[in-house]
Amino acid sequence: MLRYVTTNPGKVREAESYLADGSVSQLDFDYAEIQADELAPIAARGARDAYREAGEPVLVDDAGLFVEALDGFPGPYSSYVEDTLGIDRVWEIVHDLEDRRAAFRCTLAYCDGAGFAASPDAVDRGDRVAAAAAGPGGGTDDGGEDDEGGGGEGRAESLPVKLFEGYVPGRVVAPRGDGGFGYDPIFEHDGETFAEMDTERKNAVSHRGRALEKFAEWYADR
Ligand code: ITT
Ligand code: NA
Repeated sequence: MLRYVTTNPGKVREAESYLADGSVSQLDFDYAEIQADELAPIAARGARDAYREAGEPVLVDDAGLFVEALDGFPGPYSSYVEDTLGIDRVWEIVHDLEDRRAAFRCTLAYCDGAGFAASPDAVDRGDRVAAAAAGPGGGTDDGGEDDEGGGGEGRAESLPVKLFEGYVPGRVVAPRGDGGFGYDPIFEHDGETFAEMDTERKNAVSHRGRALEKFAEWYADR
């Protein structure tokens, strides 16, 4: 059984349509997110931690909204900003900008304790990610007994993680629609907000859909 590691059931609903019926279930595990300005090292570290916790194959999903004129803010801090400011105030901030372009990004990180054969389609940056997680940016994740912080040959470092990324461009607008979750009401793509789309339509264009598509293809014939 593949465990989709998230506290957010909305993500699991979207993932289900890419994977065989009954082959995935939510693991509601709130892994500690390291501080980093990219999603990949956060997801990779999360996948290693979740695999150690679950002992079965895990898929971690880290996503965020990146506003171009704000240099990518809130990006990897999207969850914190949703909880503190809320999406209405994000809209107020972006409303004052001339350029309201933004993108959603999603990084999926898969770990099952085994190594992976090279695949031309998937993003596989395990080494770089491990290095990044152990570098200066990784210093904030000070778990205590975790032997990952020293940089280099630690046991955790040798747990391979496979990464899959998805991206969708759009713009920030005044909130519209009741579907989806998170920032969906203020993110417009092709004239509709994600909250105005049903799951099938959102999946067809979304950051998560693109990443899941790559993952599902690799997972089916790994
Ligand atoms: P987990 O970390 O437990 O998976 P989360 O919702 O905090 O749950 P993220 O850290 O990946 O997940 O999400 C960052 C923020 O971006 C959070 O506020 C989400 O609601 C939001 N978000 C992620 N994917 C989204 C999507 O497809 N549509 C709208 N908002 C999204
Ligand atoms: Na998260």
